[in-house]
Amino acid sequence: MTEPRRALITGIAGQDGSYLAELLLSKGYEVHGIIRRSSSFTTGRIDHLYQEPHQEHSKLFVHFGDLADGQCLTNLVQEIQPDEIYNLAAQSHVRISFDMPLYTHDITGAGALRILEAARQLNKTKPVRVYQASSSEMFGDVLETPQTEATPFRPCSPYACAKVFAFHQTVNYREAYGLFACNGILFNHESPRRGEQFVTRKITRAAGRIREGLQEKLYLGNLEAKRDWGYAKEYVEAMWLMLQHDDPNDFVIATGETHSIREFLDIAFESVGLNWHDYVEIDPQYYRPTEVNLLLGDASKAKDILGWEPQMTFRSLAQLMAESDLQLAVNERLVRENSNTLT
Ligand code: NAP
Ligand code: F7E
Repeated sequence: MTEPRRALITGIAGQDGSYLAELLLSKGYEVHGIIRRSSSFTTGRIDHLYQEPHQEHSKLFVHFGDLADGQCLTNLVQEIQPDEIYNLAAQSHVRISFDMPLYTHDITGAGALRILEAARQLNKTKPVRVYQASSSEMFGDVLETPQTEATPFRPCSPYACAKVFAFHQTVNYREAYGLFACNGILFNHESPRRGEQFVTRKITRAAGRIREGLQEKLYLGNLEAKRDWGYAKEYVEAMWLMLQHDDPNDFVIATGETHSIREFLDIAFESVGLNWHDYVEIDPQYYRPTEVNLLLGDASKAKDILGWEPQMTFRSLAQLMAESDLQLAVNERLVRENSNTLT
């Protein structure tokens, strides 16, 4: 019997890491993930994977580690001997990167280089393929629309600058050392597992809680920005496809549509039977020193070479998230009511 393929995912407990782990387990991979130490549990998005093995021989293993600790990453890569490494870990919040520029540089930028270096060492004795989670934020103050793999970068935040650094290091490790390393330039992608500090999830979480009487107002920043929003579960398939192709390459992954925060608000609040104009207030603390006003991706290369295409529409995505968060809010209300009855 052949050994299962082995994957290592940094950031396995994040939105994308959890969907990617599910996908790889369903394909029979042995999946190893890195989580960092925290004073509370952070594995809520992957806990179900321990209980529901997708196939007889698939297995999930979680290791403590941190993108700040290069020695630990090298040790883990040597110990696990993965066939594929997906570097998804990052300080991934753009506005917070203005508060923590050096930390963001160290984790999101230099952290990727630490992974590449660990992979380069392994690649001397065993072939390994590396996926780097690059971002549409690298296009920043965009120099052309739509953005493709050929669009020059114009980063507008410490986060985007760190991702540009990681992008170029990935290309350089490919060219200098022959490492099979790919950049997925993913545009915004969302899901019911999206972190609650990102605008889509913040909106759907609030819509549900307001509907259930658990919250009164929603405070937001710039409502005019436009993003190309896709579905995270579909985007992790593109990551996997990149590492299955014969040649390493860089790919834009996007829907080819752009929508404003206002449009997302319309659908999310309408889905729970409310009008957002009655509840949303602007709080300048959510403005950014420099804003990315418009992102719109052209994923033709991924369609032509990988056969990847998005399926989920913008409206369906916003509705899916709003419905999921309404159910969460209903549960939260019921728990509160029960605890009031018991006390
Ligand atoms: P996410 O939900 O924020 O997940 C990031 C993960 O990285 C979390 O599990 C986090 O751990 C982990 N992490 C943070 N700092 C770490 C460190 N120092 N060492 C080890 N792990 C660390 O992000 P996502 O939305 O899944 O995105 C995945 C990747 O794609 C990120 O690199 C992001 O920058 C990039 N990206 C995302 C999008 C998007 O729209 N979602 C688009 C383009 C690119 P904790 O759980 O402990 O915080
Ligand atoms: O902001 C505006 C904000 O934080 C989207 C990350 O996954 O995608 C993500 O970065 C827009 C911005 O995502 C609030 O000013 C208004 O214009 O949801 P976001 P992002 O900055 O686009 C890229 C591709 C990544 O790579 C990143 O890792 O929404 N906005 N009011 C707000 N944003 C937030 N967070 N909170 C607000 O209250």
